[in-house]
Amino acid sequence: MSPTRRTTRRSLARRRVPRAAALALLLATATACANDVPEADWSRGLLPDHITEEAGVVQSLWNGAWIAALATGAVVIVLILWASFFHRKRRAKAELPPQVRYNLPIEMLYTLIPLVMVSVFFFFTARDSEVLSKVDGDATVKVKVEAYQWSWRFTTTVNGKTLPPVAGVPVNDFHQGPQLVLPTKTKVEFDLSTDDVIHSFWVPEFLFKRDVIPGIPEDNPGRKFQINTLDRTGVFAGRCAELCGVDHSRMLFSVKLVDKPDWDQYLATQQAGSAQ
Ligand SMILES: [Cu+2]
Repeated sequence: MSPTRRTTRRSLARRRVPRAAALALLLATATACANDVPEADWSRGLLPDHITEEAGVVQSLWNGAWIAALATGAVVIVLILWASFFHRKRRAKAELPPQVRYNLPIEMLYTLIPLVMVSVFFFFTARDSEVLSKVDGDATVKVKVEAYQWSWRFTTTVNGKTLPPVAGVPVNDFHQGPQLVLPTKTKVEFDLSTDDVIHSFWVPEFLFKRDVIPGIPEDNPGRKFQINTLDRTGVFAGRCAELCGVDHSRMLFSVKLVDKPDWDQYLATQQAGSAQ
């Protein structure tokens, strides 16, 4: 290596090391800032711990898809290694190995195996989509979600009685955004609407999000979805998952799951507030 090239390399390295360090620092601080990112666990395939029954369906679909993908990957890697170790070109033999193109059984196998795999994925995805998009219409708690640039308005109706709406403004911390209070172990129906641009209603712990599209009539089932909350109390971050304008990232809200006594107390204060 010539001395000039060595110097260039050294100066390149000298420039790259601080840059890499700066990038590492940026990544570390960026993760530290995001206080609304739920804890992901390897045992759940890096998904957050869910708070709805429906999310359990998503979790099993996710697990199954990963198991199938990893098993397929393992078989492919073993076949590649087997071929490269046991079917190497031998120096003594110059002629071509037996050629298998236009071999009908093998070609059929190449076509059928992927078809079967895609069909299996399709079957489970279609089956679970059906469950996730099912709306019974008999939920005691119904939430009208109105998305706008750049926050949310939640209007909750409990047994036919409508509570005062909760509306928000763009914020940097989800705790400051509008809060949707819901009871645990209850069926909740959502109706999503917007008047401006497309938003997307997303609570990571629901393991579900749905686009909120302007101009969809009220009777369209695509506007609605339902959840059955689990017995897990807490405050969970929600956000818009569709780039909708300058303050899209500040379109934060929270969902607070409360148990029966707290829910009754919440209803009492809300109803007293609306009666005034
Ligand atoms: Cu949005």
